[in-house]
Amino acid sequence: MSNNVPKHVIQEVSFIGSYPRVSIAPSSGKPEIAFIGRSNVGKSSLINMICGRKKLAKTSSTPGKTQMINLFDVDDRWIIADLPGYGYAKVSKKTRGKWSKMITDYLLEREDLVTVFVLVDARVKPQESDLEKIVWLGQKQIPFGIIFTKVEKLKNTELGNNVDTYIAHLQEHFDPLPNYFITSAKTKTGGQELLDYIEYILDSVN
Ligand SMILES: Nc1nc2c(ncn2[C@@H]2O[C@H](COP(=O)(O)OP(=O)(O)OP(=O)(O)O)[C@@H](O)[C@H]2O)c(=O)[nH]1
Ligand SMILES: [Mg+2]
Repeated sequence: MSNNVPKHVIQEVSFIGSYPRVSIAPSSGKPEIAFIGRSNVGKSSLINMICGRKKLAKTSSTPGKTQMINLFDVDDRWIIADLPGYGYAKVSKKTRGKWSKMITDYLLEREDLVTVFVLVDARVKPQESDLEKIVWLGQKQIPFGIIFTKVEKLKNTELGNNVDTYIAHLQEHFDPLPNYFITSAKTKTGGQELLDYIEYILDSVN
């Protein structure tokens, strides 16, 4: 990026609330961006990273921490939605079903939603539950991007190989390919690129 372009930073974030169903989540009319992905992939940590706050969204080393739709107002301009994870085997089938419905209903019904980011763990091979979700988003024509997380755990060559494998899978379904981002909440990698892209999206919907 040219040095003349100001870097996008988030100034003020406030917690709006937690909602068990999209139907009761208040709408501000501001563009909303959601973060989804398997339990423990690092959704809440990534949100904290881009907001420059340590404990805005609650995180845990135990999967299944985020259990509702959590909304945050960003600079009185846009909204972040932190959602529960999907595919966590250790919660009951009933709870899994409830979270899954919460996410699906949110994605289908949320009128303010402008883009959803699907977070995938850069360390593991493409997971069926992620690929299914991604293909479904494409079918429903819901705009999305992919965020690889925890990349500091990998050597550059491993990361390159894993991303290439993922892209090869996506190429079977998408042309053009979805945008993707390489991030680590631990080393604060990739936040600027993500924020720049979010600004681009916000500009294009205004
Ligand atoms: N090494 C490493 N660990 C990370 C990174 N991001 C998150 N984690 C860890 O992964 C675990 C889960 O992080 P969360 O942000 O709570 O994950 P989540 O996707 O919000 O999980 P649920 O709310 O349970 O669905 C925590 O122990 C984090 O510290 C990262 O970039 N690198
Ligand atoms: Mg979470």
